[in-house]
Amino acid sequence: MLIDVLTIFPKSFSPVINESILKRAQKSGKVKIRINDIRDFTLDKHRKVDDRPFGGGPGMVMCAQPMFSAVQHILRSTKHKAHSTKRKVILLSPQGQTLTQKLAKKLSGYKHLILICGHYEGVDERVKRYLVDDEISIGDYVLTGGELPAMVLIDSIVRLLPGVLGRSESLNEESFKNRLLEYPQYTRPAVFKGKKVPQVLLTGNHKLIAQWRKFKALEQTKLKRADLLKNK
Ligand code: 9D3
Repeated sequence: MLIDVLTIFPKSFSPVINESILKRAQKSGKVKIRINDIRDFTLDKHRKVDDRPFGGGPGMVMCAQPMFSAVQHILRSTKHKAHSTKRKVILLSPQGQTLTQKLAKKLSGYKHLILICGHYEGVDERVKRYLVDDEISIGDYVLTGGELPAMVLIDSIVRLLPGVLGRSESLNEESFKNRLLEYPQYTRPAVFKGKKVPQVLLTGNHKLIAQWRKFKALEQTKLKRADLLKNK
């Protein structure tokens, strides 16, 4: 998979995409992540990416031209035919559909994703109408820009690509929907600051342990996320 990001804060991505699983996924060639600076596609000498809204009002609006030019440049520079077959241009936006595990799974089937990070009061509507296929939000709270949401989206997608997670990491990869919260886990020592690990886990009775875990998973879910039990 090829992921292109359009941002005015290119440096902010590097600590996230160059660590751990995302780094490993890029090294093994399962994904290529390219960070594109929107400012590089401005035409004026001040490299201005935003302007005042027509009709007045507070704040600034991100201009259409640099975003159109950047996407055009990316499409021209992407020689591999395979990428053009399953490609999507996504704007990270508070007005988008909320990211879910189901959506991450669907997007993991694409060959080329172009992620645009918005800022300020918003982006010129023509970007949304004529350049973007989909708008995605990561939840109902206000952030300062689309960069963190883009990183969240990338993380949720890349870990689903075949071979990215090791066997132990990928156990338990059923749909997040319809799932229970996890049962409580313990490791050594058996007594820490006088607090004991539940006795059942030390018995070696696998059937009893499985039963206890099932019960605890249900109990945790009922206590913390009763909404997940709706269709159960
Ligand atoms: C003035 C009204 N605001 C819309 C609710 C403007 C606005 C607020 C925050 C415009 C952009 C932003 C920056 N946030 C994002 O770009 C963003 C975001 C978010 O704030 N929360 C959850 N998901 C996302 S995805 C992109």
